[in-house]
Amino acid sequence: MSAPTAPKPTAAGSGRSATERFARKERAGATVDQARVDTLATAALTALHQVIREHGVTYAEYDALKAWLIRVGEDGEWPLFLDVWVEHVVEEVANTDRQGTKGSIEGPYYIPGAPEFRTEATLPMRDDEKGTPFVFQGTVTDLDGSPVEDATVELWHADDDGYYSQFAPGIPEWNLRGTILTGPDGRFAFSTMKPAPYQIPTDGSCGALVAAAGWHPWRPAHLHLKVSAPGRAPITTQLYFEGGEWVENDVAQAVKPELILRPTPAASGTGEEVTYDFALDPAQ
Ligand code: MBD
Ligand code: FE
Repeated sequence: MSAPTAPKPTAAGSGRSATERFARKERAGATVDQARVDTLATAALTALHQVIREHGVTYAEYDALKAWLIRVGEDGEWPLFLDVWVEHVVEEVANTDRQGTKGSIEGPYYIPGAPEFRTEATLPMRDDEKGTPFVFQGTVTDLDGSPVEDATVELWHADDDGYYSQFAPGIPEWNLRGTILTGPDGRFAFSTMKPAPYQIPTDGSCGALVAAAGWHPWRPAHLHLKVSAPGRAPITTQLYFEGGEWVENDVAQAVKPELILRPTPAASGTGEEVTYDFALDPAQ
């Protein structure tokens, strides 16, 4: 009998689950007005035609592209590809007029409906969860600094190996995912474990692109957040760690200077802590 082997996260275990998740969302069936489809599809194709002319793309290159595009669909990595290489510009355009906390991309690994807490939470985690204990706390306010009670702060992040629950095998369902409703003073405090940098799966089509182009496959360690409250514009963002590996060259180009945390040793004597306040714009 062969010894049991720990399940290894693979493209099939991350990319494919992201595709299945996305297909179940309502917005996956969203429709776009015919005039906009005409405008945007024409502009996108014209940009591609220009690349082909400018760089003298050959039939061998055209066929390599065709084969690769087919593979992206087969191994379920369209959400991963789009969120890594395209979403940051959509976010930039969506949030140009925002005054409060800066946004960043959602990425492929958000799941609604995580366990809910009031004011304070220890995120669901394994008894032997690896990593540096980390307290992430702060206040949700309006643009004028007044605290917002009953704001929803959703936090999800990778574990100390860089893997997300529900997208890599062998991790409990809601591991390192949780939601806090703020108290009357707008405060929230999460106890968790610091995440590790995230590496794009090397065994799928996105990894194949990275290798073929000689790029690197890394995102810096990051926290994902969604903060919302009645009457305010919800924000989706990410926070990073000062001096962390890949902060200066995130493959997904989703780092902004305003989103970098500077944790300090925890008052409790174990691990680290940091305070970060969110300011919400009024609803549009
Ligand atoms: C991630 O964890 C992520 O946040 C993004 C944007 C893309 C791929 C993996
Ligand atoms: Fe992420």
